Amino acid sequence: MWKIHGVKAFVVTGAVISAVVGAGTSAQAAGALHMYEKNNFKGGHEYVTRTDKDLRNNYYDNGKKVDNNTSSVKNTTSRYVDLWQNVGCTGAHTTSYPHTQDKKLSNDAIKDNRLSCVKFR
Ligand SMILES: [Ca+2]
Ligand SMILES: [Ca+2]
Repeated sequence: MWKIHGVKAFVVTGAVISAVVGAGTSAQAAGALHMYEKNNFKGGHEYVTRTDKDLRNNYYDNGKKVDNNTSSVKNTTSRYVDLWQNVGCTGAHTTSYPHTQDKKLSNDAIKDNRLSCVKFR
Protein backbone atom coordinates (compact mmCIF):
# COMPACT_ATOMS: atom_id res chain seq x y z
CA MET A 1 0.00 0.00 0.00
CA TRP A 2 2.69 2.46 1.02
CA LYS A 3 4.93 1.47 -1.91
CA ILE A 4 2.11 1.82 -4.44
CA HIS A 5 1.37 5.26 -3.12
CA GLY A 6 5.06 6.14 -3.42
CA VAL A 7 5.21 5.01 -7.04
CA LYS A 8 2.19 7.06 -7.91
CA ALA A 9 3.69 10.11 -6.28
CA PHE A 10 6.91 9.60 -8.24
CA VAL A 11 5.05 9.37 -11.52
CA VAL A 12 3.16 12.56 -10.83
CA THR A 13 6.35 14.38 -9.85
CA GLY A 14 8.07 13.17 -13.00
CA ALA A 15 5.24 14.43 -15.15
CA VAL A 16 5.39 17.86 -13.56
CA ILE A 17 9.16 18.11 -14.03
CA SER A 18 8.99 17.16 -17.70
CA ALA A 19 6.20 19.65 -18.26
CA VAL A 20 8.27 22.44 -16.73
CA VAL A 21 11.36 21.49 -18.74
CA GLY A 22 9.26 21.38 -21.88
CA ALA A 23 7.90 24.86 -21.25
CA GLY A 24 11.37 26.23 -20.57
CA THR A 25 12.73 24.74 -23.76
CA SER A 26 10.00 26.21 -25.91
CA ALA A 27 10.36 29.61 -24.24
CA GLN A 28 14.06 29.63 -25.06
CA ALA A 29 13.43 28.56 -28.63
CA ALA A 30 10.79 31.28 -28.90
CA GLY A 31 13.43 34.02 -29.31
CA ALA A 32 12.68 37.71 -29.14
CA LEU A 33 11.87 40.85 -31.05
CA HIS A 34 15.14 42.77 -31.03
CA MET A 35 15.07 46.54 -31.49
CA TYR A 36 18.02 48.69 -32.47
CA GLU A 37 18.52 52.41 -32.18
CA LYS A 38 20.11 52.75 -35.63
CA ASN A 39 19.97 51.17 -39.08
CA ASN A 40 21.78 47.88 -39.71
CA PHE A 41 21.21 46.72 -36.12
CA LYS A 42 23.56 49.28 -34.66
CA GLY A 43 23.43 51.65 -31.72
CA GLY A 44 21.48 50.70 -28.62
CA HIS A 45 19.91 47.26 -28.36
CA GLU A 46 16.80 46.13 -26.47
CA TYR A 47 14.47 43.17 -26.89
CA VAL A 48 11.05 41.97 -25.80
CA THR A 49 9.76 38.40 -25.68
CA ARG A 50 6.09 39.25 -25.43
CA THR A 51 3.64 41.99 -26.28
CA ASP A 52 4.61 45.40 -24.86
CA LYS A 53 2.02 48.06 -25.64
CA ASP A 54 4.02 50.92 -24.17
CA LEU A 55 7.71 51.28 -24.98
CA ARG A 56 8.01 54.57 -23.07
CA ASN A 57 9.51 52.71 -20.09
CA ASN A 58 11.94 50.63 -22.17
CA TYR A 59 15.58 51.61 -22.59
CA TYR A 60 18.42 50.49 -24.82
CA ASP A 61 21.55 48.99 -23.32
CA ASN A 62 23.20 52.37 -23.85
CA GLY A 63 20.58 54.09 -21.68
CA LYS A 64 18.68 55.81 -24.47
CA LYS A 65 14.93 55.48 -24.70
CA VAL A 66 13.36 52.95 -27.06
CA ASP A 67 10.10 54.82 -27.70
CA ASN A 68 10.16 56.62 -31.04
CA ASN A 69 13.80 55.66 -31.38
CA THR A 70 13.94 52.33 -33.25
CA SER A 71 15.46 52.09 -36.72
CA SER A 72 15.94 48.35 -37.30
CA VAL A 73 14.60 45.09 -35.88
CA LYS A 74 15.28 41.36 -35.80
CA ASN A 75 12.53 38.85 -35.15
CA THR A 76 14.08 35.61 -33.90
CA THR A 77 10.72 34.15 -32.91
CA SER A 78 8.37 31.88 -34.80
CA ARG A 79 5.61 34.45 -34.30
CA TYR A 80 4.29 37.31 -36.36
CA VAL A 81 5.03 40.53 -34.48
CA ASP A 82 3.21 43.75 -35.28
CA LEU A 83 5.15 46.98 -34.87
CA TRP A 84 2.88 49.94 -34.11
CA GLN A 85 3.35 53.66 -34.29
CA ASN A 86 1.52 54.63 -31.11
CA VAL A 87 1.41 53.50 -27.49
CA GLY A 88 -1.52 51.09 -27.16
CA CYS A 89 -0.93 49.73 -30.66
CA THR A 90 -2.68 52.19 -32.95
CA GLY A 91 -1.70 54.21 -36.00
CA ALA A 92 0.59 52.94 -38.72
CA HIS A 93 2.02 49.47 -38.36
CA THR A 94 4.36 47.03 -40.01
CA THR A 95 4.32 43.28 -39.49
CA SER A 96 7.58 41.52 -38.76
CA TYR A 97 7.45 37.98 -40.10
CA PRO A 98 8.83 35.02 -38.11
CA HIS A 99 12.61 34.66 -38.32
CA THR A 100 13.17 37.76 -40.41
CA GLN A 101 15.09 40.97 -39.92
CA ASP A 102 14.70 44.48 -41.28
CA LYS A 103 17.81 46.65 -41.30
CA LYS A 104 15.90 49.83 -42.08
CA LEU A 105 12.36 50.69 -40.95
CA SER A 106 12.28 54.04 -42.77
CA ASN A 107 10.93 52.37 -45.93
CA ASP A 108 8.15 50.54 -44.06
CA ALA A 109 4.77 51.84 -42.89
CA ILE A 110 6.03 52.15 -39.32
CA LYS A 111 8.84 54.44 -40.58
CA ASP A 112 12.00 55.40 -38.77
CA ASN A 113 11.90 56.39 -35.08
CA ARG A 114 8.16 55.92 -34.59
CA LEU A 115 7.84 52.51 -32.92
CA SER A 116 5.94 52.71 -29.62
CA CYS A 117 4.13 49.36 -29.30
CA VAL A 118 5.07 45.74 -30.04
CA LYS A 119 2.35 43.12 -30.33
CA PHE A 120 3.04 39.39 -30.59
CA ARG A 121 0.31 37.44 -32.42
CA1 LIG B 1 7.10 48.80 -21.87
CA1 LIG C 1 5.48 56.38 -31.85
